Amino acid sequence: MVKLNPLAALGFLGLASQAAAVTVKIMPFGASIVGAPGCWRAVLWKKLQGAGITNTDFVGSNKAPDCGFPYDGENEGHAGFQATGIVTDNQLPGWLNAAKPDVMMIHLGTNDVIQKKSITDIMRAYSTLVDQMRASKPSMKIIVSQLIPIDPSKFAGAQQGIIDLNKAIVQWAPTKSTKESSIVVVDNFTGFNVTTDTVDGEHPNDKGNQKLADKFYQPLVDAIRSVS
Ligand SMILES: *[C@@H]1O[C@H](CO)[C@@H](O)[C@H](O)[C@H]1NC(C)=O
Ligand SMILES: CC(=O)N[C@H]1CO[C@H](CO)[C@@H](O)[C@@H]1O
Repeated sequence: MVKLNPLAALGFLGLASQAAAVTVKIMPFGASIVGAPGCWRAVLWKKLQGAGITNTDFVGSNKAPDCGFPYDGENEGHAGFQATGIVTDNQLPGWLNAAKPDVMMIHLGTNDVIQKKSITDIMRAYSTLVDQMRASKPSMKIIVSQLIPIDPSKFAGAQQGIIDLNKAIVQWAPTKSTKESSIVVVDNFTGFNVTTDTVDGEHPNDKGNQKLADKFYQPLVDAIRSVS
């Protein structure tokens, strides 16, 4: 939730049609690239507002980190968390139950790769997480991002692990996607430069945040429209 007067935000866009739109709950899900601070979400939110897409509620147990302007920033981006660990600790069902999202927006697995989990184990965790999302809402719309690159000089071997995982995500998604609960893959690797787009070889800077927001934007708009 963000403290904005919805009527003021609507402006002249057409009160009747906009007022009828369902509020779509979106859960950003992942680790520190999503949550700490994950200001690409703030840029993305602003972009939605600019397009008059205001029937959204970003949800999750994390409050909005400061990104320099007010925005709707609740999320489930937990620094250091792994897909495999979230499954082992059975954390997602509780988060889903508390927030009841309609759309999942995911960037998850960088820490699994850094901790040298196998691609097989990571993809098995992805499948379990998707099953849990569908148990919460059978028609869950799922947006999965390929992972942004990582500085090879910072984490030995991680760059190749990210590339392998990104390939596996592209192969896995169509096998798990259904008509009712689509899985859309966002390519956040191509065009992302660890030198110029991150603060530390891993987490996006302002330029990187803009790139992530731009890549997530259209798939998210499509998901919002398919729900509302
Ligand atoms: C990233 O940017 C740096 C600095 O501009 C450049 O030297 C490097 O080639 C770029 N890397 C890629 C993969 O484009
Ligand atoms: C390095 C990497 O994973 N690149 C992939 C980015 O996504 C596109 C399409 O989604 C793939 O074709 C690339 O291989």
